[in-house]
Amino acid sequence: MFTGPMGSLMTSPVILPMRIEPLNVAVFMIVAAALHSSARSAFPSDADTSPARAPSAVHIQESNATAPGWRLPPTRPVTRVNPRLVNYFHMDLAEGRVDHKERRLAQWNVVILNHDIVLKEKLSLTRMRRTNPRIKLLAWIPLQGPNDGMSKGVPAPGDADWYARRADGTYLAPHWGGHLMDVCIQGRAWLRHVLRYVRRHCLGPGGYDGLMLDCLWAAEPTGHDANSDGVHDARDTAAWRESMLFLLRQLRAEFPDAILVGNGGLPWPADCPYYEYANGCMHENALGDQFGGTEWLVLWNACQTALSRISNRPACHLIQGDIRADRRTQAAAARQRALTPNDCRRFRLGLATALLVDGAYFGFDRGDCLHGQLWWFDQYDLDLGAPLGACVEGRVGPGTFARDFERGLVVVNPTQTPVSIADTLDSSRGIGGAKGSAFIVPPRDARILPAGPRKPAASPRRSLRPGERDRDSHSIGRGSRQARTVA
Ligand SMILES: [Ca+2]
Repeated sequence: MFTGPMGSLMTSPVILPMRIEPLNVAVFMIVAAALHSSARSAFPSDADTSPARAPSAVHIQESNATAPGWRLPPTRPVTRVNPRLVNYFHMDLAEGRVDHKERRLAQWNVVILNHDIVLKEKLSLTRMRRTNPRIKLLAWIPLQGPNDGMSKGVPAPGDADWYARRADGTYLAPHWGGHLMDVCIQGRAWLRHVLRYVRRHCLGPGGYDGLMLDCLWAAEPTGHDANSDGVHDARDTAAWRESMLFLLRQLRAEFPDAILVGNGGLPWPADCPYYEYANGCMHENALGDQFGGTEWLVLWNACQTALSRISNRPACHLIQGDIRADRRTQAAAARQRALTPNDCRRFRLGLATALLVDGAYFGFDRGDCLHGQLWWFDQYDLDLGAPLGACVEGRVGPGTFARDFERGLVVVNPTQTPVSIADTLDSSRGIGGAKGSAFIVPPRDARILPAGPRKPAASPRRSLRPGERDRDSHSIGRGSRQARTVA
């Protein structure tokens, strides 16, 4: 993806390495319970209909030189609804040119597609829907650097162009090359051009379910004289936002049921007016270090804020994790062949956090300007079924968040202290067939514990008594118990 100067907007937390015993996985998540109840899934048809299945035998793969940590996705028909996954797929990279591409892409719940690639490779949206009838397909609309299909009709640089300038008249250039676009100039000519493209190629009959409007920043790029008055001040921010609101209002009026998602790099701030017309936004580089912060709380607060701001339509929040962390450059991310333990931790934390709330979707790839992978992970095969309620804070330890699903438990531990969870799930079978012990969620990490089919009434059995939590946590901290992961 493209993300522009708004890099200041945000960033996210990181996933730590966990101990992985053969065959089992636990993902911990921290969640804020309050949000979920109010946020509807953007895709209500995704709801909770998958058939019950036996617990999956899964392991979390630690990466090393011989085990990249990802593999190609399956091609089978999709019935899974949780975890809910998003694939930001707009780059045409060699690793993305695979067989059965439509069926593989269809494994994600939400797929963001570059229409140039769809045309070039003759990808069929219909075939994707055949593999995954509930899939939501969004066209990638780059507002700050047209793809091939959108570039036709854009004036060349000159006195009558649509490119963004500073107050001194010089052009603004993004880190991906070319020019930034001026969304105000000539009666919003560029945005009207975008609207024509969308009507003609994206949102007609048989087309996409909606749009992912890339670089829909909450404010103008640094230094941009958006209102062309020769100075750069707060009036430029107002002009920028009003133009973006023009685009959103127009789209919402013409396509009232379309899914409209924007990417500002970081999620839009709570006071951003775009929420009034959109279904939600993306948090790119979540838990990474490219756009702002690595702390889980940044991710969590942004997720809650974004979902709480959507009303009168289905809400969604796209948590897009990637390997831009630990000061890794884009060039290094492009050639990375295996996930590091910290990548794995950040992956687990992001995935589990998305499971804490209705409406959140998770994806993981190479990151900014490199989005175009079909990375599939063992955890994606966990078929957790429907949530049995909202996430609960503190149930498995102070500061932690847990959420029950029909076929598993999600635990997020954003604290600095390991937490231990007694293996009391489905006592008739144990988790992964093992009984009588506990597993540990390390600090700033998460686990997903698959389990057999369960009913809501079973969930209280999983809770530890407060005293037990504290004792377990402390004993774990002293290393007196071995972490055990379960499948
Ligand atoms: Ca100005």
